[in-house]
Amino acid sequence: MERTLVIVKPDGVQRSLVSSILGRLEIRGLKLVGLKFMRVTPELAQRHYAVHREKPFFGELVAFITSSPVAVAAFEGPNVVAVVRSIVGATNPAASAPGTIRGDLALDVLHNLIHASDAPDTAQAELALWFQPDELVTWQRDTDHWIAAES
Ligand code: IDP
Ligand code: MG
Repeated sequence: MERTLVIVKPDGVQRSLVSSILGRLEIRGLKLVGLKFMRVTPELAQRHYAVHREKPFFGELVAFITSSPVAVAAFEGPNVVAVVRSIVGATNPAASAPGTIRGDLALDVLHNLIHASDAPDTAQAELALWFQPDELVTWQRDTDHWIAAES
C-alpha cells in the first residue's frame, strides 16, 4: 500500500488549522501511519527542498519552513500520493480550485499551508528523511475493508 508525506507548514500551525487540514485527509479514508510535531532545522529544510535550491524563492522558503513548528504526518492508502495532491490543490492558491485545502484556506504561494509529496518515489525519499523507520506504524484499521477493497 502506498504512503505519502504531509507537512502542515508553520502558517497552518499558527492559524490553528492542523486538525482541519489533517482531518480532510483522514475523513477521505486515508490511514494515518505517522504523526509528529516538531521544529525544522535549517539542515532538514535544505535537504527537503534541495530540488528548489536554485530557485529565487529558496532562501525565503527555508526561512519560512523553519520559522515556527510544523506538524508532520504519513498517510497510507490506494493511490495516496495523487489523492492527497488533489485534495491539497495547485501550488499557487490563486489557481487552486475551491474545495481543495489551498483553494479554501490560502491566498499566497509561499504561505500555502501544506506540503505533500508529488510522486511515489519522492514520497519514499521524503518519508525516510522525516521519519525514523520505527516512527511509521503498520496497523489494521477495523474500517479498512469498508473504504477500499485492497485494504
Ligand atoms: P508544491 O508544494 O505544490 O509541491 P513546489 O513547486 O514543490 O510546490 O514548491 C515548494 C514550495 O515552495 C511551495 O509549496 C511554496 O511554499 C513555495 N513556492 C513555490 N513557488 C514559489 C514562488 O514562486 N514564490 C514563493 N514561494 C514559492
Ligand atoms: Mg513540491
